[in-house]
Amino acid sequence: MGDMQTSFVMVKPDGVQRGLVGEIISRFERKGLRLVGMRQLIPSEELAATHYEVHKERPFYAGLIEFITSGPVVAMAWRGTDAISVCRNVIGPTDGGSAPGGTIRGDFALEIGKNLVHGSDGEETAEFELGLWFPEGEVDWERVTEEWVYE
Ligand code: IDP
Ligand code: MG
Repeated sequence: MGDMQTSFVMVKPDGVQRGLVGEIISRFERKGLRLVGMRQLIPSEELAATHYEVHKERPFYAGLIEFITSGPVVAMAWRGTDAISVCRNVIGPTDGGSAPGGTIRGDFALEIGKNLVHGSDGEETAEFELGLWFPEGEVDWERVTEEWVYE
């Protein structure tokens, strides 16, 4: 069994506009992860720039910031064993057009930019992103069905 981790996941503005928030939340919930943080907001330029700092030299950066600040997003924290890689697997590869079916991007996205959802790519990134989007911390809670999820 791997480590207990928390991942930062965000439904991007295209997911909110397309009415896929419930569907996307369901994917993580059904997988067995535990929702320990959630808020809806329209990200400021500053927040978006800090979040996507690693991409600031990339050609798609300006468009990405414009997209992420264009409307409400739903920021979430999902907790579970190996939550970071599990969330990335639930989300699928970056390009929705070639992402496999069964993943969120594979089932609902066609593009590389408008790909519906973000997920942390490693432990350090997750810590940084959770601190950025949930400055007051997450809301941990004890789940009574835990023994039906984990061995
Ligand atoms: P990831 O979200 O799968 O981790 P990254 O390479 O970290 O993908 O890129 C961050 C986000 O930037 C992507 O999810 C996507 O929205 C956007 N993006 C990445 N590559 C491109 C591109 O080539 N064109 C337009 N947008 C892109
Ligand atoms: Mg990434």
